[in-house]
Amino acid sequence: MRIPRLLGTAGAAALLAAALSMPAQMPAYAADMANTQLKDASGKAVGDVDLTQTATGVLIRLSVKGLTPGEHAFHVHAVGKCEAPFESAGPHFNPGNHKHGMMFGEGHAGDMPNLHVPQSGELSVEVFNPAITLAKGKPNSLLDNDGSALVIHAKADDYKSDPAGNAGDRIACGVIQESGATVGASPAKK
Ligand SMILES: [Cu+2]
Repeated sequence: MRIPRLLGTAGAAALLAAALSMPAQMPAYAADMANTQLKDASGKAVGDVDLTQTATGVLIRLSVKGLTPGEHAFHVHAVGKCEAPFESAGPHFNPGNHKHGMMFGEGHAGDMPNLHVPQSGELSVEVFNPAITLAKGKPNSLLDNDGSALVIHAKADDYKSDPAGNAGDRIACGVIQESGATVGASPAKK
């Protein structure tokens, strides 16, 4: 299918949007995708994460290996800095200034369900977080001035203890980096 170079009609614009499989109304400043590599405290890579903007939140695709079997808390933390033991990543991403825990109240935007790692230590899972965005300039943007990070903890999040779910040490961390093209821009990496 040939896409016309100049789009004079709404029909052609809709056709182009469909061809690119992207929402027609996505603002130009929105990053479409971001990613990170999770590393443990020794610097070893233990996982890869792709984040994709959708109309209603961010889809997070996570793949980890070499983790201790069992339940591990998984959060967005407020600062894009991962220096072991990862206190550098700051507290949970919490632009709404809420208390922690989905079983307690509104919870932090960075609160997410625990990861259940099987005996193999490997897990691939998708998590949807409707409270965050990759769109720059929004209060709940992961791509804000100080960035943000994904963190995995040694223990499970109890979903209620403020401020961090009693999840223990931070065992893996990755700085979230913009990876996708914006609408109308070239797909080159930034
Ligand atoms: Cu955390």
